[in-house]
Amino acid sequence: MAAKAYFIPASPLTNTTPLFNIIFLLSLLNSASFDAMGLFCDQVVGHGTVELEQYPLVVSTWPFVEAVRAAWRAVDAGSSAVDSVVEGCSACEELRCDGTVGPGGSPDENGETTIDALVMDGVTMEVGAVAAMRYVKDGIKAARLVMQHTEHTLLVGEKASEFAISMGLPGPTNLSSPESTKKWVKWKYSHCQPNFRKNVLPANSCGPYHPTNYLGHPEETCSTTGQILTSNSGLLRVGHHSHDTISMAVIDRLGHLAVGTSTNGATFKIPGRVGDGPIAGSSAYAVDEVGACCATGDGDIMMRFLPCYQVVESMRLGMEPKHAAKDAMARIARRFPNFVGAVVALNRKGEHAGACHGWTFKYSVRSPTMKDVEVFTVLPSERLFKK
Ligand code: SD4
Repeated sequence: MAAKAYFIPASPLTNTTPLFNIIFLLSLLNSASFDAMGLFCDQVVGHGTVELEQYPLVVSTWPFVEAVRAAWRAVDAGSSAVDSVVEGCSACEELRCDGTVGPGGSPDENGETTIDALVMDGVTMEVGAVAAMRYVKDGIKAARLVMQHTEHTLLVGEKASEFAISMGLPGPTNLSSPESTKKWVKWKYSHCQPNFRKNVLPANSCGPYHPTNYLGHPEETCSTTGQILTSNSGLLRVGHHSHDTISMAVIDRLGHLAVGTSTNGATFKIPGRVGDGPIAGSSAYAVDEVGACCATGDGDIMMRFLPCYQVVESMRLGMEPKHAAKDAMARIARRFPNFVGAVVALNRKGEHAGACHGWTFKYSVRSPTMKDVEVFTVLPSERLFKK
């Protein structure tokens, strides 16, 4: 694990007038008000052990209880937030949580399972991610390898697999399972419906597809002149009962934050599709001095809004987690009233809250005051209650 760089606010005392220096020194007494002006950072944790009652803490999307327990065991034993997130998400990959994380889940149009994953260190703001990764089952570990052994942020497709294998992960492995193959065969028999195509022909059967104005097939194009064929993917996007993503946040014993995400992405996606999972600020985001966020849902819509970046930045400006979470959902819902998604907001004090749109959402928490993982339910009306 690479040494962590602690962020120390830069002093503006050099090259400034005496008056400015006085203002700066006064500001140290009241740095919060200057935060709002963007001049100074929040207090930075990390120069010593912070043993607050709410640390360590693990939060995860959905009732992925075993994954949270795995992360908890690691962080409670003193592992860093990054390592604990990797432990937790790895457990979900091994367990193939909900059949949509790790190998053997959500086939694409070709029947292949691929993996999107991300890890982010809230101390250093380093991110490692893999997208549409083939043949390697350890998504979150591959993401950590990108973070720790490259200057890059995101590797994709077969090249991501080559990198992961070259750095020691097992592979190449066939990521399909009897379940994913069966699901895909059934979909093929249903004429590849529903799918994520729009404004293409043929509209109601399997491909090859071409745009409705494709000149190579004038008969078909003429027969649909003026007709806008829209997507039938609404039926498919995110199943109300399939929870396709683990997104996890951990605060470790030193009060440091990290987040991670792992998913197969959308079932029957077009090969090459990358969802919100490996996009920092969309499926997850962490900033040590503020807090963290985890997201799940319709990644094709959500990644346009970077809801987790929004949540963390809203908390930086003083919003409570519950308001920040709700606001991030509302911003998307205003433009896409039918979208399905959810976020969990977590501030650095360990306060957490969820918000969702279009479905009932659950998230899991383990804190020192809990005997075991507790699952919280969030209704689309934003009412929050324990199971
Ligand atoms: C994706 N966000 O790839 C994922 C799917 C998901 O709950 O989270 N579903 O779009």
